[in-house]
Amino acid sequence: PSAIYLKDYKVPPFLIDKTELTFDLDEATTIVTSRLHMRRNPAFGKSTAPLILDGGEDVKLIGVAMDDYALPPEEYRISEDKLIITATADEFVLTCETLIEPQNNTRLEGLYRSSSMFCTQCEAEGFRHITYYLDRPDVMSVFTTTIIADENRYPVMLSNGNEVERGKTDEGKTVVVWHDPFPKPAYLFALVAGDLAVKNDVFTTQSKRDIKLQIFTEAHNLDKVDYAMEALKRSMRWDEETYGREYDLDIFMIVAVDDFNMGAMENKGLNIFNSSCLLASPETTTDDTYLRVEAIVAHEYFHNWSGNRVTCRDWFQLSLKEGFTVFRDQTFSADMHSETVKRVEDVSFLKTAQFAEDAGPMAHPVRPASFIEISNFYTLTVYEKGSEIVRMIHTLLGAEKFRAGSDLYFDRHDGQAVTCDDFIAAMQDASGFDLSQFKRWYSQAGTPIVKVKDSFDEATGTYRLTMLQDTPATPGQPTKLPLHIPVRVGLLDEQGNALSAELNGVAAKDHVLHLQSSEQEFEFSGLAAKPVPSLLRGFSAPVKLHYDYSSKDLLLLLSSDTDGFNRWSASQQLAVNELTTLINQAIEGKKLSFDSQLVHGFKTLLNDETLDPAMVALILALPSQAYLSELANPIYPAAIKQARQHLKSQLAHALSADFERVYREHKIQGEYQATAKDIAHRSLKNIALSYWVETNSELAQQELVAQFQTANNMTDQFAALSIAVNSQHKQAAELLAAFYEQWKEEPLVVNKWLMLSASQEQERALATVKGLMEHPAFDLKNPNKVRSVLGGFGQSVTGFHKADGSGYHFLADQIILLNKRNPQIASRLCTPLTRWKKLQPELSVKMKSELERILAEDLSKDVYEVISKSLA
Ligand code: HT7
Ligand code: ZN
Repeated sequence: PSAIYLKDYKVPPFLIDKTELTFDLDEATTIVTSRLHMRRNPAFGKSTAPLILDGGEDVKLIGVAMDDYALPPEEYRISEDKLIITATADEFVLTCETLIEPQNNTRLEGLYRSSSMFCTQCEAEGFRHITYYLDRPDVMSVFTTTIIADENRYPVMLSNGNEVERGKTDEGKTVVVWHDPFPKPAYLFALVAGDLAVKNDVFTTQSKRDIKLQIFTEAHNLDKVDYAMEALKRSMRWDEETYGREYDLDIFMIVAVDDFNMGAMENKGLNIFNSSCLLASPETTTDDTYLRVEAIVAHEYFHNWSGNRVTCRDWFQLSLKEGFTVFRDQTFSADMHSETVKRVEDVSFLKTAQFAEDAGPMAHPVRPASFIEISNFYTLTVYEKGSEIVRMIHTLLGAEKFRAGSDLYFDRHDGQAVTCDDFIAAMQDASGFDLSQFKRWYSQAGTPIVKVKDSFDEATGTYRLTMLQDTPATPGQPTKLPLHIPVRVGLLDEQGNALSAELNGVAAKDHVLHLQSSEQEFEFSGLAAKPVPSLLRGFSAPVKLHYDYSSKDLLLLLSSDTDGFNRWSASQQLAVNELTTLINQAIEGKKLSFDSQLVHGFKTLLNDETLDPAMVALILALPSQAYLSELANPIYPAAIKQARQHLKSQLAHALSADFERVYREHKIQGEYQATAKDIAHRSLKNIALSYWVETNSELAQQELVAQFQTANNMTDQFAALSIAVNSQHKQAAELLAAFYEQWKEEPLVVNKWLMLSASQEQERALATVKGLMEHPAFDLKNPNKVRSVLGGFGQSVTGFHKADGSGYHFLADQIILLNKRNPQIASRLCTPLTRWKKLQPELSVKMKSELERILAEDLSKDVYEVISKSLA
């Protein structure tokens, strides 16, 4: 397989003004007839270029006609899945009849079946698996879709836009016609047909238009869509108030499907969701999932403007819509709940997973320069780092100018397919702020390292910060240029009071420094003594910051910083420092011993009733195995696990009484509510329980079992179960079995059970995971189940990183099995294997040999790209 390059972009030689599609749906074969109203693109220049339409190996061409003249076989050819027609007029109607078999579509791209329904997934290049088309985002067309099906089996037939006609064929089949007046690329096309139940609602826009809202699911799930519906209405209101964006069609529909490769899809007027990201009820859904449902409903809705009305010119620009929309959904969630808690969660995820990606063989810029398979570039870099770029623009411009920039962007480019440069230009034009150096964030991969040194001049009361920036080499980018990095800074005195200091003639307690050179100095005046700096407040840039904080400084920041994010950050740094010592002891085979400073810090927190319990819970959570692995080089997985366990146990024993008290104090009486307040209490209560149980107190063990048995909500029940499993409670196996018995009819709960079962730390972890893949609850066709079992297994240090390499071998087997069946899922499963270079030597060679074994197979483009780049 070969790569395609951003530098080779050319406008399309043809345009499609109107697309008329007819789907004759049937269990065995589906016939798709397309009528494409095409013309040569004046922007391409005068040309006689042939018409080349994208298709797929699973699309059988029945016939093709131009202006109703059926083309004989010598006037067209099919080569490498493309339909090539050499001679065309300047303007014509092309008719294609194709046959597809959705029931055999295991890739879940294009039109496929999930349970008893038909559904589509066209982003990025799924439409070409439906019919021949110019399947690229800069070809925007007005779609009319006719669906013909047996109404008994498919009473609900949906597509984009508005339903404009309904009737019957001579054979008694039902015909429904949908028309979407907004031109769109094929990746936003959608079709759903099935026997579905619906929840209806109405949203009145700011201009007083009534929008019909509908959520469709299988009938037995209809009681789980209320939360998503409320989240949708909150999102619609928020986008009006925050960005001035109103919904445009008269109807907005969401459909839940069980088999879906990703979380959800923003098809115009007809969002399709993985049911795991839409359905929610107190008994079956944890707090985390409630928040996830809200965020994803918002994300897909926000795409209506950032993605649909203004779309991407080409797939290299993916972050134009994804980075911006993630920023929008993160801000929305922050506004709905707690800004600091949300920021901590997002940054923690970024620093764990995106930083690891940016340091690995698949590292790429937010706007990649090339790819083999675009599906591999729906990455944390494009989404999460892309969002950080937009957030930095917000920091640099301030809220008002940022809004002016987004208004200009939407006005200027409504109905167009544009680039990241267009986005920056709108921000720059509306604000007058020079973003020319800042733009490098889009093209330069890797996580910048910012080293900070300081000095204080007592004679003048001047405090000097010296900052050095450096971005490490990444594949294909050996050298890097300095970036424009906004570093938000505050200063504290010895007692933890916020200090006002003068920088460039401006006195303030909080400054945004513009770090633009590889080395730069910033001078603060008006200080009586050397302050403690609070650096990178709110994580103002996605960088790795190095400053030599003493434990005393970190404890001061933890207890006193006015920036909530940096209080958390200080606690993490303290824990990382202590864990690093313990990890090194474990690597050297020494007995672990360390007198933790965190005991004092945690004690203060556990006894301070003025604090937000959610923040306390976040601070109490030790840095994860995954985050510590990202920081380590080489990674010793078992040593990290041992160190974490040791520290947790030490803290638990030292603060046992505090944890018990906090556990009891934060129990909520009454009905479950997914509010920020209740979620906060539950999170603190459950983390306190996880520590208390570590002390092996008989009472704690009993409380845990009681919570499991009596909880009125899934958050508490599943927390108790997870704690039992992770602490190797003597009743863990019994509780796991009871949980399955209780929930075996609820597939989404069973997925949680599969994941927890697969992640167990036990000698026979591999046998367990193999057993789970044979379990009646498992289904290789369902991506959620595959992710649960194999994703869970990846978390089991004893299982996945077993010294004999059997864990890696097993994962490689599954990748090979899924490679052809579902390339997107197979490719995503490769991620843990891409870290082989950083692993401890004995494990590294074993992992590498599994990559080589996979590469010897006949691979899909998706898997080939990840494996070959990992070995390069
Ligand atoms: N824009 C959507 C991306 C997506 C996707 C991409 C590749 C393969 C399958 C997919 N399903 C959805 C989701 C989003 O970011 O909103
Ligand atoms: Zn998105």
